[in-house]
Amino acid sequence: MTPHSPGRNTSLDQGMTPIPRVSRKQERGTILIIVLWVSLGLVTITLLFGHSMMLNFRSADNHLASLQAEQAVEAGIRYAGYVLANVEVPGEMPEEDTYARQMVPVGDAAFWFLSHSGETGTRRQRVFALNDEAGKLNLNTATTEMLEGLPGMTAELAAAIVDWRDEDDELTEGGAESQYYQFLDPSYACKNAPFESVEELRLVAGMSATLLYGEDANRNGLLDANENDGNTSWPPDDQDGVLDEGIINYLTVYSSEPNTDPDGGTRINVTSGQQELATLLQDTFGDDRAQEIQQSLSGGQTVNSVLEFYSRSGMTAEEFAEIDDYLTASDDNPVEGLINVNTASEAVLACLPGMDEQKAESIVSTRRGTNTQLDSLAWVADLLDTETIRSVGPLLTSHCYQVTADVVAVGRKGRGYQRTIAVLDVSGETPQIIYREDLSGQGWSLGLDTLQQLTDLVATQR
Ligand SMILES: [Ca+2]
Ligand SMILES: [Ca+2]
Ligand SMILES: [Ca+2]
Ligand SMILES: [Ca+2]
Repeated sequence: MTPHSPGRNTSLDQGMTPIPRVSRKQERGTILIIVLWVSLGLVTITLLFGHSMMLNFRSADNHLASLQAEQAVEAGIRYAGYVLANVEVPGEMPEEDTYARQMVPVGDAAFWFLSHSGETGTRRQRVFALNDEAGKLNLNTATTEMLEGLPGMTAELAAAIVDWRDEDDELTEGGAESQYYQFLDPSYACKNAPFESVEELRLVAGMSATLLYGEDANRNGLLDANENDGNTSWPPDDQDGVLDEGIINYLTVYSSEPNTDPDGGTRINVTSGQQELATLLQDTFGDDRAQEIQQSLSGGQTVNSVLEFYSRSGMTAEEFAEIDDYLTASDDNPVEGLINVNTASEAVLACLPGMDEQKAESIVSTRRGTNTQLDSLAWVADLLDTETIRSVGPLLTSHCYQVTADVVAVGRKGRGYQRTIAVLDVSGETPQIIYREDLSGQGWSLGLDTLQQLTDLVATQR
C-alpha cells in the first residue's frame, strides 16, 4: 500500500505548479481595504461638495450683506433729507445732537454720516455729522486772492482755476488757457465755464492728486495705516503720524443761497433800499426805535453788507435776529458762494478778504464755546473791527442750503461695506439730490475703533 489513498492523487502528485490558496483572513483584509477606499472617496466627495456649498452660502451671505448695506446707504440719504427738511429754522444746519449720526440701525444693517470738518491734521478721532457746503470756498466765485490763502495753493494754480472758469481766453498772469491744454497728451480745451464738481479741478493746470487729497487717499479725515507708511503703499506720505489733508474739504461748487425772505418775497437790499428798510424798521420796532436805528446808520459811507448794517445800527442781537432774514446786500438771486460763519473752518475763514489766521481762530473758538444756536451774524460783528467787517461782510452768511451726506453702511455681521456721497439741496420745497458719488471702492473709512466696535457686536450676536 502506498501511503496515498487514490483520492489524494492530486496535481501535486503529477508535478504541476500549486495554486496558492487564499485564506479567509486575507480575503476579509482585501475587502476592508476596498471598503476603506470607497469610504474615503465618498468622504472626499462629501467634503468637496460641502466646501462648495459653504462657498456658495458665504457668497450668498456676502451678497445679502452688500445688498443690505446698499439699502442702508439709500436709507441714510433719505434720512438726511428728512432731517434737513425738518430743521427748526429753515436754512440752518441741524444741530448735531438732534439727529442720529452713527451706527444708525436699518434692519440688520447700519449707517454712519462721515464728517468732512476740515479741521487740523492732528484730529484722529472719527467725527460723524452732515456737512455744510456753505462752510467752504466756492470754486466758481472765490477770487485768486482767496484761493491763494488755501494751504498748499500756489499763485499759479489759483490763476489757472480762475482761467478755467472764466468765459474768455485771456491769460491771467501765471494761469493757463487753451493754448496750454492743447499741448497736453491727450489735449483738451480750457473749459471757460463754471466748475460742476470739485474733482473737475484735476483737469486744471498745476493741480495734482497730492494737493487735492493730501495724504488722505480714502477721503475719510483719518490717518489710515497706508497713509502713514511712506512709499510702502499708496498714497505717498511723510510718515510723521499726522494726516496732511488736501484742499478738497475746503472747496465746493454748490453753495447757493435763495435771496428771498421767510415769506417768499424779495429781501430788502441794505445798500440801496432805504425806503423799504425804514418801513421794515418801523413795522418791527415802532417809530421811535426805528428813528434811533436810522440815526445811528446815517453819516459816513453807505453800508455794503448786512453785517456792517448790524454793526453800525446800534441794534441788540435779539432785535437784529427779528429782521436779518429780510435783509440782503446783493441783487442776485440766488447768491452764490457765501460763507457760513457757523460752519466754516479756520482755514476757509482765513482766506477771506480782511481776515487772517488770528481772526479766523477767534471766530471758530467763540463758536465752539457757545452752546446756544448762533442764529444770525450778530455774534461775528463783536469779534471783528470796522475795517474787517467792511472787507469780509459781503461774503458772510449764517445760512446753508446745500448739505453733503457722506453715508457709510455695512450689512449683517458688519459685512458688505458701501459708501456714497450725496449733496442735497434744500433751497426748494423738498430736498433734492444734486450730486452723488460712490466711494465704496476707496476702502474702509470708519477707522479702527469702529471696526473693533463692529467686531465686538458681531461676537455677541453669535
Ligand atoms: Ca478762461
Ligand atoms: Ca484716510
Ligand atoms: Ca503710504
Ligand atoms: Ca503726514
